[in-house]
Amino acid sequence: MNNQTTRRTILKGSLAMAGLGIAGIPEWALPLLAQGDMLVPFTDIPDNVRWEVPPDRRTLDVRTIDGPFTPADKFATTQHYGHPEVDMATYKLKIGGLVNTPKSLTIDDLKKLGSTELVAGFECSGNRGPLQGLSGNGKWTGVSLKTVLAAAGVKANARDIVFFGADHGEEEVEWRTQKYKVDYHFGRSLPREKALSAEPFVAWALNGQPLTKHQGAPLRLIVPGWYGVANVKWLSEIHAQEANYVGKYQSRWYRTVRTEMVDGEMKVSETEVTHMQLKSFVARVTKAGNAHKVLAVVLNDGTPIKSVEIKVDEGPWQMATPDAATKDKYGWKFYTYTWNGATSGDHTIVSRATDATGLVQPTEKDLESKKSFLEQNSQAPRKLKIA
Ligand SMILES: Nc1nc2c(c(=O)[nH]1)N[C@H]1C(S)=C(S)[C@@H](COP(=O)(O)O)O[C@H]1N2
Ligand SMILES: [Mo]
Repeated sequence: MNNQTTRRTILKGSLAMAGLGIAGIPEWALPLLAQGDMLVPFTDIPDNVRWEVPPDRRTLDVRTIDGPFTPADKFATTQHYGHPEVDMATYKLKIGGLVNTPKSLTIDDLKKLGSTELVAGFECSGNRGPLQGLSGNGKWTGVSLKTVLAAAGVKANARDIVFFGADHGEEEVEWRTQKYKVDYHFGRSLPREKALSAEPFVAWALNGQPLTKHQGAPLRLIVPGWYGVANVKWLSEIHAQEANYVGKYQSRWYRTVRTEMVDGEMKVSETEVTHMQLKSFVARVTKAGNAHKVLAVVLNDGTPIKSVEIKVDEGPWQMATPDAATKDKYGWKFYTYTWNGATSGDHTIVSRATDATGLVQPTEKDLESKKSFLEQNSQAPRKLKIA
């Protein structure tokens, strides 16, 4: 994006935001009335940031958010082995292992099982400040995973349900002193109870359009409230088994290491990356007349949000207002705050979310015992300059 386009896109975004309160009018239908709303520049964006890394990666510029649903061509995207070749004409989803009737289902077969919509946002577990751009929110069309699994009938002794993508690559698998080169498929699993619960979803469309290659065409898993890694793209096989699946991207890459002093002794804990930790971030600040408007975005595991507060420099925490257009349990939620009396110069602005259980988004210091970098949900101060 050159500066001109960036600014135009952003202005369009901030104008659309201004219209969210008008009853009955979808915000994307509002005309570009906005003269005057101006984006306040963040001064903490690294010079070398690459929003697009062709052919297959993209980071969302959160300043450009212009509605509750992230358009497919702006949706952040990433994966481990690039995009696989999937032949849409012969594509089938295989369901096997500990099932009563192994299945091989086309997209049309899946559509016959039902078709519903689900609003779910997610972020990559590696997402963090200052950009926070590995995040997005979608309206997905598909069928619940439990309906798909019921078509095959999961046997009583199946404890773990494994999901494989069509993507694969060469890996060196290490065991003690030995190393093997193997063709490795991307795989993730869900415990039986989670897989058969109401939420997990098998999606073939995003925002009303068939999934693109970036989003895993023709089919992906969506586990609402969980980090991105659970949402297996190019879903090609479901395997029910008794043993826990311990593949690379299940048990080795996506885990979090914490240390804790217990009675003067250092203890370590390692946990799998599963549901999203409570997070909010400041997406942008705009100048509207004499006031400044702050947009904050919240994402978590679906636990209701109690409040989002904003703090400017060393000032007090101030309540932000929830946006009526973003109320879905698993979707991201917008909060706005009007910042009056902003003085010219450099400022720091930060948001913090509190959920209905009283859990408060941690500070960076609170997360000191977290040694690995995934699940970075701390309050994330942004630096900006007012003209
Ligand atoms: N098949 C497959 N699915 C995958 C991955 C992958 O490498 N292969 N990466 C996961 C990770 S780490 C993330 S963050 C999300 C990204 O989904 P998106 O590209 O739609 O944003 O896909 C997940 N699903
Ligand atoms: Mo990820």
